[in-house]
Amino acid sequence: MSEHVPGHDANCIFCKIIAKQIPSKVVYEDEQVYAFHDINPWAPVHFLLIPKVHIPSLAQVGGEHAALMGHMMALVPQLALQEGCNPYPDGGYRLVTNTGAEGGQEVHHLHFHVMGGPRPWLRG
Ligand code: D5M
Repeated sequence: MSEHVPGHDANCIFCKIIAKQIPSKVVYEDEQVYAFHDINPWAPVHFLLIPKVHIPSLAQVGGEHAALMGHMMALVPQLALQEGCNPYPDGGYRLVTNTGAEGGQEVHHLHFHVMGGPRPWLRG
């Protein structure tokens, strides 16, 4: 059963995940955001946190998104621990947002990669 979501882009794979048209392993969901396991993990813990509204990348984020961005940043430490990242400072995690072609972005729906767990796994 798919759900209609305001700001949905019918051609966007992450909008389809939010709408449950494509399956995903959910980490967290509320009215504004969705988080799910990355299909191609780089780390023992690797999930993506996305807004439900279709924002193509960080390049389109402006002041009107300040509350949403604050909500997402406040969720990162909570969800990282929930998903098994070890506590700061000996544990921790990496937060990555690829933006545009030169930033290595492949899916054009804003997403924050949260990666952690016992090393070695870190790239770069
Ligand atoms: O990374 C896009 C990320 O999205 C990449 O790490 C794979 C992930 N991805 C792509 N399709 C799926 C589905 N269907 N489920 C879960 N994860 C997915 P980027 O930052 O754009 O390079």
